[in-house]
Amino acid sequence: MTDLLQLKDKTIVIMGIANERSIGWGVAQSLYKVGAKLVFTYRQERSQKKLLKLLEKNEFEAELVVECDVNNDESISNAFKQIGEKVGTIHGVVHSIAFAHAADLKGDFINTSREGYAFAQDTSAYSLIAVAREAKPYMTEGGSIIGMSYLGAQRVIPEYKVMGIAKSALETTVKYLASDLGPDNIRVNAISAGPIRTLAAKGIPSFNDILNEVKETAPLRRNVTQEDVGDMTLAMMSHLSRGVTGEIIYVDSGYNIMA
Ligand code: 0WD
Repeated sequence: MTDLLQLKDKTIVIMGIANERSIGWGVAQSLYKVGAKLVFTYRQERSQKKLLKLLEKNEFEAELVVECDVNNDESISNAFKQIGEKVGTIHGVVHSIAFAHAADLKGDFINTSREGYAFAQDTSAYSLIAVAREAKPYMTEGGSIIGMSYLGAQRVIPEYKVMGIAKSALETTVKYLASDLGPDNIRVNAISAGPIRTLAAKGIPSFNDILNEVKETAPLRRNVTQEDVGDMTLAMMSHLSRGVTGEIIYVDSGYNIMA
């Protein structure tokens, strides 16, 4: 199986693990099992401490753990320089990052502030472009880049507001990047995950109602887990998905197909 995947000893950068509930942590577990070499980026010292503890507790040996604030070009550039120097070649990048001001997730959408809109776009969508640009010089053997999206990009999920716009931009960014990087055999896709209770989800009001609706109405009649998303990310990083780029892949128990 591992040979089919062709991920053993491949270097994958995982960005955006806040704690053990993070989707990125589900991804790390899936990739570690098949022998990928993992590099982690964190934004805050607080996340770094949690990440290092998590790695220690699970006896994960990381290739490198490096700071990267995706709101800052210099930080992204420094992070990938450090990664490149350490590992030489990067085979995959998992962008599991999004952020919006809490104020822009409350109240009426029409009151979204100009600054809050720009900040959500910058952190959650533009950052994928900046990350791809800095990773590309080290992706000399081709590879796979994955972003994490949500159904609020395509449909009005009333609680999602400015983040829905950012996810729409992220999904379109995936397509333009796929077109740009395809000739270098770098694939770019997004996974549209169902709702999962994480730190980021805490900012979404009535998240419990969203979880309940999926459980009651999605074809699989259950919510998805970090592991579900982790395993699909593994598939999208692997040789098995070599013909797929520019796609948005739903890992949501089929919820998105329902009227
Ligand atoms: O229901 C959910 N949880 C879903 C999440 C459903 C569908 C999609 N997603 C997406 C999110 O929108 C995001 O893109 O999955 C991705 C990961 O989300 P998560 O696992 O739910 O989020 P969380 O565990 O809170 O981690 C998000 C992390 C931040 O944690 P800290 O504690 O450091 O704020 O995003 C990172 C950060 O690690 N992050 C940043 N990293 C670098 N630079 C930045 C930044 N500027 N902002 C946030």
